[in-house]
Amino acid sequence: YVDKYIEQSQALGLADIFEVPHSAIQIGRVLGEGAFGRVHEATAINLRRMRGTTLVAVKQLKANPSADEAAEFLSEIDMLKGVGTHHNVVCFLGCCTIRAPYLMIMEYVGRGNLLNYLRMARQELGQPRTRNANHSTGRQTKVNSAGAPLPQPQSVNYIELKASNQCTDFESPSSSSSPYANSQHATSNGVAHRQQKPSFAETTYTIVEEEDAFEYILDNNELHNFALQIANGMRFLEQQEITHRDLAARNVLIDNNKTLKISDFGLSRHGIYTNTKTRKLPLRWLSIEAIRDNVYSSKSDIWAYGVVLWEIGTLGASPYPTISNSELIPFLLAGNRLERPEICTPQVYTIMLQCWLEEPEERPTFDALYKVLSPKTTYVD
Ligand code: ACK
Repeated sequence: YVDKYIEQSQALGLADIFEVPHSAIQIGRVLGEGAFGRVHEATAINLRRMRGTTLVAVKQLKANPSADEAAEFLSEIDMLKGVGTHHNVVCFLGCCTIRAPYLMIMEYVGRGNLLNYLRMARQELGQPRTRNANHSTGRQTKVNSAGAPLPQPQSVNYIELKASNQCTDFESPSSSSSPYANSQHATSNGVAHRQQKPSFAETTYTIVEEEDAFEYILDNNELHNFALQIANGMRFLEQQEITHRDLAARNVLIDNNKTLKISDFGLSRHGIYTNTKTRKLPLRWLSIEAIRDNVYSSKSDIWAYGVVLWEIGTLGASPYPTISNSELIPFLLAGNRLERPEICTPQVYTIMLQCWLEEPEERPTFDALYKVLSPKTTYVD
């Protein structure tokens, strides 16, 4: 009945153009799980501007969500309705928000998240190549004995931060949470001037996926291109004064053509935003002013972008593995920053350090970073 109502209201121009009847969605396998619920592969019939059947990804809000979870889910949908389309931002295709289960319908991005991609490539580099089913799909989904996907260990990335600026979780992150024991060291802050076009990696690695010819090429071009594409997607958001607030390699998706797409807009807000609620936030990707003063802007996204560059450069390490949550702010205020990843050139590390400048206004814009990283553009200081 509700589905018919939506169809008729849309035909009369009365219902939200993004609203899709549940009957148009055929849910398939689970792709992954988050705090909000699950993401499924699905097919959708006759989406807005897409006649016929389309392969999509569907984020489903879990049953009995808390008021905050439901609000965050609906706020992500609202944000995406206004974002517009860009090839480096995951495309929002529709939603079911009139009755449960609430669904968010997005373009299907075939290779999963960038963090897994980097870690998988790194694992492959360190070990002799072995064949198994996961390699052929490029997606790594851990399953339990019943075949259901295990929740990803996301929780350690999101720490409850009170509006009074105190971390409620003072646990030291276990060093085993980082797959790379020597991946992080403190260094003191200092920004050198860029002399030449920044180049990401000094080493070239290539792994060929024999089953479906998907290549893991972790050479300078590929890593540099990842950095550029993320800057491009974020530049698009910056132009619209959207603050993402959760930029991290785990929230960037990669498709079969190695196109990266910014996703997960659950925490996104318009303009400069002051957080007034106690909520779980990605502490280790947050800027000083975001942790200390609860203030978020494109400049705090720039800080997170610096951490993403570091994640790319370390092929998926976890930031600050030896620093506890409560130690992080004193550590950063003392001028310490993540150390240059081994494979990164000093030029790219200079960009990271600029992203991590204490004064938000001194950090670059995404537009400027895109130009610095763009191979065809000469950047004038
Ligand atoms: O690495 P993944 O397979 O990529 O695991 C996570 C999981 O859902 C939980 O976020 C996957 N995912 C999220 N959005 C999409 C999408 N639009 N297309 C394909 N997979 C997605 C993500």
